[in-house]
Amino acid sequence: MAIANFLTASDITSAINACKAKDSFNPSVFFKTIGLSKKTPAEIETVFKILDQDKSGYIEQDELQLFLQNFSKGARPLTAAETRAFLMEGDSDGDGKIGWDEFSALVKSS
Ligand SMILES: [Ca+2]
Repeated sequence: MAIANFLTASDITSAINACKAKDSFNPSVFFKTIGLSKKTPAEIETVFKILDQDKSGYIEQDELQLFLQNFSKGARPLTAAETRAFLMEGDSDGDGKIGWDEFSALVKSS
């Protein structure tokens, strides 16, 4: 399943455009703008599984870096600073990756 199937194309465009400039990405703003915060747990879980490209059960740093490209193919990779900030915001148990519980909490608090 593609992310575009259950998010609105105009919301995706707005969210991607809002963080076009380097170091302007903010996870909370992004999840809110793209409409993910309002989705059901099942839908949020589907997005998590897409973001977890290697199906490890976690979103690791390399997957975070390419986060935006899951929503729009031509989107830029996150900068090292953005990737680090994203990880720090989501990784509440400090294991260096974002698990399902952490991702869900991050999305819902957006
Ligand atoms: Ca992974």
